[in-house]
Amino acid sequence: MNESTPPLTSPISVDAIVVGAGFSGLYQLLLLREKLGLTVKVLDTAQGVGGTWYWNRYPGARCDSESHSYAYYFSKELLAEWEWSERYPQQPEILRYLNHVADRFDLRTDITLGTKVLSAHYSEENNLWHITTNRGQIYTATYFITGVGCLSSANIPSIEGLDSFSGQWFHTGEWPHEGVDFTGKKVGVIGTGSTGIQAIPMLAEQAKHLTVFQRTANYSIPARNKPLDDTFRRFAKENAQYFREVMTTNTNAHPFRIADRLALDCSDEERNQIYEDAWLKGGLQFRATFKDLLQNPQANQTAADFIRNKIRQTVIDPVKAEQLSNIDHPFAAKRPPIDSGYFETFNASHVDLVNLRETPIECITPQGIKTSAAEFKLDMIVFATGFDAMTGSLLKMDIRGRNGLTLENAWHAGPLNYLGLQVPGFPNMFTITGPGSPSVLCNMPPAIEHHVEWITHCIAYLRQNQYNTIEANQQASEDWMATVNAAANETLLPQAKHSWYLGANVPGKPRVFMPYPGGFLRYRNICEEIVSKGYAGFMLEHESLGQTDK
Ligand code: NA7
Repeated sequence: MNESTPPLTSPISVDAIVVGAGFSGLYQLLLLREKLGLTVKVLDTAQGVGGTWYWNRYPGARCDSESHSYAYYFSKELLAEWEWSERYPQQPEILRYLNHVADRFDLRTDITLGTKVLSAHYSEENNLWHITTNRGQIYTATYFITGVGCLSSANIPSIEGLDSFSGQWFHTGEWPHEGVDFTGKKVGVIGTGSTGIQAIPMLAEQAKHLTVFQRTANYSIPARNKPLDDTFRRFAKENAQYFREVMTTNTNAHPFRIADRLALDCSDEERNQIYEDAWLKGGLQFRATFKDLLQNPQANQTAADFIRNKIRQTVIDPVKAEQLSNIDHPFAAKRPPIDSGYFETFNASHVDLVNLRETPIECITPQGIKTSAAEFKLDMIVFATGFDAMTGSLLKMDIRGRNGLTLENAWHAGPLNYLGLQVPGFPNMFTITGPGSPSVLCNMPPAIEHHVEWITHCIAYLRQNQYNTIEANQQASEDWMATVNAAANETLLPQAKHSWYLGANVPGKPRVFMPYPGGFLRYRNICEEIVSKGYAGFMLEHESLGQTDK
């Protein structure tokens, strides 16, 4: 059946359609069904639940959040019964966890897999969303909720000649389920973001020869992954409420607080010792050593210099060391990776580094990759080139709101939204961790839980008060975009010109800072205040009374 196959059956009517069966979709289904008694259908293209973790199966795929925090916290029983095995959860373990959640809460009956949403059109006539799928099914629903993930639309750069490549190529976000055997192969990898930095050491273990094509050098902190012992597991469970409190009341929804001190208030020795300790401890907590690292360029410079020195001390070949440490953006202005032996990998004699800033890729040939300096013969190419982040998966669906307004048109200058939850012109559509919310700047599960619970309360409120629609107000949305932008400008984040936070990794994408960088706590407070003011900035429509503009 192709994508334009006509409908085979009469429309199925439900209260809510949720797109995506990952962390967001599973919890949204549970709450709408169990708390509000709605009929819900979750649709997902994948053949299994798991969202991001269904697709990202590349070697080394692992979450950078620590296991005990990369989980749902809404159920004490679930928290008590699930055992994580390592400090950072590996992709197969997260997938097992999400499958366990689907089974434990009996969610599968309301999930239809292998089903891609092609379009979702709002009809003013009957105040319903009409959703079509690639399987020819039509659904109608009052609420259309997207839980499509922020990083799920693969960005495969259009490099001339890719079609002519005689070897195999893969994108890390669409990895073959049967795995890939790199043994004895000449492998090229393009991309040194979080994904490339995780995959490169693993690829180097197998490949006969590995060539890393680096466009932008990147900071990375050692993850110091390790198996979790029973003592820690027990501690995490016994203190679950404490961790929940920390995660929901800090900037980034991680289970640790940012130190309340300024980098330049310390002597050089003290500061270096703090960085050394954080380096040894490993992980994203390095970013939390001082509270001004993302605000003050001089403070940031101290962290950046420390990491650059570490890279130079680790990488033996001075040319490679220089290329890996010549980083053009402030530390953590791009998503800061954590690694297991990334820089050490470049000490292996079968691992080469190509600096694409000096010698850019010209084309892909049948034999490999040709840069302005040489042709590299390869059997396999791995694209660790990231995603059309935050908006890509939404724009891939043909979403139309009032008067046939397409999401593409609504977002021609950037993803106009209110709180990252709604888009003006699209009544009763909700975007879980959409652009404009803290999302990717946070540990995702708490951000998802917050959105799902907010949406559930909102729908409960609408139903209790006989409101037929809720829709973001245009002016409130424009003001929210200005708030997001102003919050970004208080930080060094916009200084990373090639960042996917800005949409800069996808040619033609509007350059707009997409996630809300004002912090998770501040964001939660704003959302709460808006609710306490009767959903200020949203328009709520009563069938009989007409529209109420808040
Ligand atoms: P990222 O962070 O977007 O990294 C992609 C990498 O691919 C980055 O090094 C890019 O270089 C590089 N890239 C992209 N396009 C090209 C082309 N055309 N030529 C050469 N190099 C290219 O994606 P990840 O998958 O690593 O991480 C995404 C998130 O997923 C991560 O933050 C986690 O939250 C999970 P650039 O920096 O643009 O010069």
